[in-house]
Amino acid sequence: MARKWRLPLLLVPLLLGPGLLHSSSAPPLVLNTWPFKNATEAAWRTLASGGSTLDAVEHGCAVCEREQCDGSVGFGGSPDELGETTLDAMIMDGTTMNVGAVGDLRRIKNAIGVARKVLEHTAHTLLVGESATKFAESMGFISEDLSTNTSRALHSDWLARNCQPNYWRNVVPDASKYCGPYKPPSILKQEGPSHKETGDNHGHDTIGMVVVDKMGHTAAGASTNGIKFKIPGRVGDSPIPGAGAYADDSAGTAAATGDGDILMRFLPSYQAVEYMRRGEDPTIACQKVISRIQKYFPNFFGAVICANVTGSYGASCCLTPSTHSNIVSDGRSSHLFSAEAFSKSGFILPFGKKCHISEHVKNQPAPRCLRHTSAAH
Ligand code: SD4
Repeated sequence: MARKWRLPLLLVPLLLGPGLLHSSSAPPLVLNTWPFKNATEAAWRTLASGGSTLDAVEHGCAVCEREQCDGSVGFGGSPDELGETTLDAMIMDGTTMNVGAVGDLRRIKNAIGVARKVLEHTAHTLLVGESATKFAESMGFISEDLSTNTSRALHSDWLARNCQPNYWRNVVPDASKYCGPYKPPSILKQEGPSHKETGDNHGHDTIGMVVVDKMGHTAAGASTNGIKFKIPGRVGDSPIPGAGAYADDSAGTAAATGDGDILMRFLPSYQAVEYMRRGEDPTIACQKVISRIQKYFPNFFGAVICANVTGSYGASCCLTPSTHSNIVSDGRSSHLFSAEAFSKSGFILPFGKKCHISEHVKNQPAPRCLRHTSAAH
C-alpha cells in the first residue's frame, strides 16, 4: 500500500567513509527520496563496482520498479481513471547534459530502463504514450499488463465512490459528485478544483535519485506511476528535465517528489541546482525552491533533495495532509520550515511531521543510521 504523505519522509544517502555525521562528505554519494534502501544500496553497489553515475541511477530506480516501492513506483499502482497503470521516468547525465525520458509509458515495467535507451540510442529527450511503448518493444522490452489485483481493487473502489476524488474542474456533470464523461459547461463558471484533497491522494512516493561519483560526475533520475485516478494521458513532473530531476557537473544535482502538476510549473530540480551554482548550501537551495512554490500554492505538498559536487546534501519538504489544511489560516507561509529548525535537527515539519536524514556508511554489513532526527514540533 502506498505510504501516506503524513508519514515521515526518509532521505537515505549512502556515503563513502567513516564518521559522516554531517550532511557533507567527499563524494561518492547516492541520495534518494523515501526509505527505499534497496534502491539506494543497488545504486551504491553499482558505483562501487565501477559503474557510471548513470548506471547507478538506472539500477537504483529499477529496484523500486521491480519492488513496486510503496505502490507508487512501477507496475500495479496508481491506476488512472480507466484502471490502467502508466509510468513516467527520466534519467539525466550531468556530465554531458544528455537526458532520456518516457511519459505515460504503457505496458512496460522497466520505465527507467526505457528512459536510458532514449538517452543512449536517440537524439530525442522524451517519448510518450503508445509510441514510447513501441520504442521500448523495439529495444527488446517485453510488453505486459501492468495491472494487479491491488490496482484493480483501487480502481473499483474509486468507481464505487462516484469517482471521488478526481482531477476535473469546471465541467458538467459536477465532478465533485459524479463520474464522467464530463463536458465543459456552455457558460464557463470559474471555480476551484473539484478535486478534493484527501490523505489518500497524498499516498504516492515517487523515487527521485541523485548520484555524485568520486570524480564529481553527477546523474539524476526519477521513476513513478504518478498519481491515483489521474486523467488518462496525464504526465507528471518526473520525466520532465529540471522538474523531476536535474544534474549538472558544474553545480550539483537535485530531484523532486510530490504533486507533480504543481512541481513541474516551477522546474524545482533545475532551480535548486541553479541556487547551488550561486553558492547556496544544498539544504538552503532545496528550502528556497519549496518556499517559491508555497508562495503560490500554500497547500502544495512535496519535497526536493539536493547535492552539490563536493558531497554536501540536503532536503526540504512540506507535507500538508488535507485533514490539516484548514490550519493554514493566513493562506500563506504556515508550512515553511524555520531556518533554526533546519540547522538544529534536520528537516522538521509542521504538524508534527518531519523528514529524516539517515546516513549509511559503506562497508557496514547493514546500513546503519548514524543520525536520525527525532524532534517534531
Ligand atoms: C507525479 N511527482 O507524478 C509524481 C508523484 C510523486 O510523491 O512524486 N509522488 O506527480
